[in-house]
Amino acid sequence: MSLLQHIDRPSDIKALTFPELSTLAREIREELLKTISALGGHLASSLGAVELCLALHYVFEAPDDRLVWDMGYQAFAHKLITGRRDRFHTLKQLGGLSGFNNKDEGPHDLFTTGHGGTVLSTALGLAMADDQLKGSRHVVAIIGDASLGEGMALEALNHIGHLKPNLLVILNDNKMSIAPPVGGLSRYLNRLITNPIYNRLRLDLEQLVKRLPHGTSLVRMGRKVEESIKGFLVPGLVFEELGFRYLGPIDGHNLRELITMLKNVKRLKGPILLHISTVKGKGYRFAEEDPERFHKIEPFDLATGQLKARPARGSGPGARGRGGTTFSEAFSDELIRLGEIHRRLVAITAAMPEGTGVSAFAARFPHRCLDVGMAEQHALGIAAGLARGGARPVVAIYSTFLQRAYDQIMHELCLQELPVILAIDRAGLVGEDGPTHHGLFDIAYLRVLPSLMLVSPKDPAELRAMLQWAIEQARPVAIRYPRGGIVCGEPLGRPSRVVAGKSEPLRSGKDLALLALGSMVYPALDAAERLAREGLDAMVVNARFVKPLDLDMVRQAAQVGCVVTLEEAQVAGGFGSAVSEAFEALEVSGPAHLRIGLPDGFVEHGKRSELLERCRLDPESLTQRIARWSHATRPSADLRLVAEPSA
Ligand SMILES: Cc1ncc(C[n+]2csc(CCOP(=O)(O)OP(=O)(O)O)c2C)c(N)n1
Repeated sequence: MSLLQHIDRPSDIKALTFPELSTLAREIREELLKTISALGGHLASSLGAVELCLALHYVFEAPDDRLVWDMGYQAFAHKLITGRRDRFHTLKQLGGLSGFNNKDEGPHDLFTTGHGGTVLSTALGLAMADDQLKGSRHVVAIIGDASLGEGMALEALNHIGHLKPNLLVILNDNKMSIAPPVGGLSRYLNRLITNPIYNRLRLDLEQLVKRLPHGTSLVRMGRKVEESIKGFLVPGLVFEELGFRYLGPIDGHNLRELITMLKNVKRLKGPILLHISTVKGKGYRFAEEDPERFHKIEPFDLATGQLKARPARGSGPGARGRGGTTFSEAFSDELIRLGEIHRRLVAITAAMPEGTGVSAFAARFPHRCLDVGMAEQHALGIAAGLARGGARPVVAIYSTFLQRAYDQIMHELCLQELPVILAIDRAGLVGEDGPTHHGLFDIAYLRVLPSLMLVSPKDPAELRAMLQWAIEQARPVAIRYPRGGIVCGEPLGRPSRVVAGKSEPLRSGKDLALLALGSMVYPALDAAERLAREGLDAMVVNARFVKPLDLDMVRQAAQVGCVVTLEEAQVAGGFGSAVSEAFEALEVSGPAHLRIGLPDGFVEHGKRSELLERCRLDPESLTQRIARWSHATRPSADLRLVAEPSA
């Protein structure tokens, strides 16, 4: 029987010897590889953080002590030794364990997280709360080198240095973001790792000098001299100047060194930054050789490291959808095509070149592609500057991460009326990454902003057409599209020309008007066919524009009398709300209106197709909902009632 099978709680590892801990680390890696090669998911970062997880739980008394992980996909070893081992095979599956930290999985995860750079602020809050309650908990925040560059993390660093709480920050430096890291901070961290000798030398020298008469003032003087040459040789000084005590770098795979260091650090007061160096993908050759590919991977063959199925660019497991092409692929190809025509087009990504499909553009036009790192706010800011300066920026970003840059959209783009294109990928239900990653709020938060135009394509071909249209506009344009491809039906072929504020009628009908947005167009067409079999004649419109809304379409729909709006987004404030507001503005009286979308609440994780069904956005559920509603709304009509299934 393996050691891992005996670990039900963190206290079970405390009696283990160093050789046993090493064996446990190996077994954990085997478990990670077995599970993730079968299911797909985040892998390389967790492989690199196994010893860190063990050492932390060995030294600290979680959950009394607070171990708080940024995001959490790198802490699967933490899941395995905190009572979740038996459910690990359900990772990211519907009803199973989350692929991130999750507050509902027990006391060891304090927050449900998935967005990077948040942990320093929340850990600071925990430390301050403990201080107020006169507690004695240790608070440890674990953050990756790329996430440290997030605006929120830098704001927290600044504040921690000011407040000087008892807080241990562990910088888990694997020298990688998803892709290679970006920027001066990562260069600086790299220098710290490659020049550790100087750091040791400095501390030894300080101890020696302090023993001399007037030694302390000599040390102070020495530090001043150091400051004047800090650009060269002073590791950790940036953190020290911010108010931290900087320690490290140490080898994050050497359990003995890690545990000894953590035991020592545990006794220290004030903010400490412990810099540890780890290898992303540690212990699995293919992941060490190509950590970017193994950051998050589809199911693969353990022996060869090759995927079991054909990969979809910019998509996760099983995301290709029907019709072969994904939205991300169409975006990627069209961006290059437009880049050939528009020499001022600049593509921007915030640390997601592969996921957003920008990497092919970067390979073709290296000087016209900017990876700004994990810095969504900055991505929008730089886009504004570029646009004002005459370039044509396209910011490729996931819906969920765009939330980070909301004020920049208002203040830097919309208020300035700048022609920036926001290519918003993963808008809608994203699947296995769950509530932190679903892109369900963008319509509500974007459509209230003046000067912005907001569109959504029904399929990848229409996304291309919308990009071609958007590049000609003199105002900000946001294009939202989902993960993967179309979810049902066959692609309709070449889309009609995109015209500002104009929808695309797809099917005529006299009983109902189905106004569908983006990913809901094909399910609406499918539902219309099914409704016809129920005796309901439904008109279907591909709305295309949330803003400016096609008012002719709204008027025409109102005349039908029964209007159903369909969107893969939160209903509150969404496309349906826009249509409803338009009825009021147009003073059209009395159309019955059913708004279909996501209700108020967070949606769990699971396959995209499963979630669409669970949220009753698949064609069959849509048909039932619409028929039932229509029957209730138009009691005189000769309709067969379709029973509503229990939700
Ligand atoms: C705010 C935000 N932006 C982007 C992402 C997408 N993302 C997930 S992991 C990651 C890289 C993180 O690198 P690092 O912090 O160094 O951690 P590592 O995986 O290397 O341990 C990125 C960009 C995110 N989760 N959150």
